Amino acid sequence: MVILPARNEGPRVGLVVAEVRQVLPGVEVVVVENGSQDDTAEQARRAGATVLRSAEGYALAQRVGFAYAHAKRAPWCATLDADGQHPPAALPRLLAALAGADLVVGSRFLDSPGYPIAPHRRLANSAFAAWASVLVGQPLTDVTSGLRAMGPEVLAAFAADYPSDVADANVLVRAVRAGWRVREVPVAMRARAGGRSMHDHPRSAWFALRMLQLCAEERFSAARA
Ligand SMILES: Nc1nc2c(ncn2[C@@H]2O[C@H](COP(=O)(O)OP(=O)(O)OP(=O)(O)O)[C@@H](O)[C@H]2O)c(=O)[nH]1
Ligand SMILES: [Mg+2]
Repeated sequence: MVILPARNEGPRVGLVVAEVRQVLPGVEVVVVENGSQDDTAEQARRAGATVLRSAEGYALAQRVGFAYAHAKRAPWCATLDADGQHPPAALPRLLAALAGADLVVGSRFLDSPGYPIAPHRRLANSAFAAWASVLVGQPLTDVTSGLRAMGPEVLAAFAADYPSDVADANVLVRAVRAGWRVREVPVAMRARAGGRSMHDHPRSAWFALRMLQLCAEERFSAARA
């Protein structure tokens, strides 16, 4: 199952859903929408997606998607952005990598340094990746990528317990800590195809600090059952 969190992606989401359905025929595509002031839900539905609603926030949208996928006994689950940033054509490579991993991350920075990104965001991403790598003792290059694929064990765990405010690098730290094999595969990505980034907001500074804190908490907290 493929899950796309979406808010105000009306002009883009239909194309992304259609591309995913073309690349993975027969796979259910789920758009988890909330708070849009445009026709995101309608466009997603028209392109053939199942549309679910969530409370506000990227992490909560993912959580709703994981619960749905797990309830439907999906054998795997992938997430990607609805803004056109993540090429659906990369999904088969991520799914193939699940043969040797429990959680696969599409990385913008592994062998593909050409990703267009503002210098301050590149710096922030490098800092998050360095921090998470040190904490888990494994090199990670793109810990904020929303392009991920997971097998049934990780899906079950995320459906049962997933962060509610910030879910990025901290999720990868949790995964490595839980003993899951986390692997990155290089994916050439585009900048979002229009609209507004969720990081285009004063809350981003809080988000960054909170993520660093949550990474440490995931690393040093008592192990989860
Ligand atoms: N359902 C839901 N989706 C959201 C929310 N906030 C963001 N999204 C979606 O989550 C995905 C990731 O958000 P983006 O703003 O693209 O974040 P990003 O990819 O880290 O930032 P950019 O690189 O600037 O695109 C997009 O598909 C958004 O539409 C939300 O509150 N609810
Ligand atoms: Mg995006």
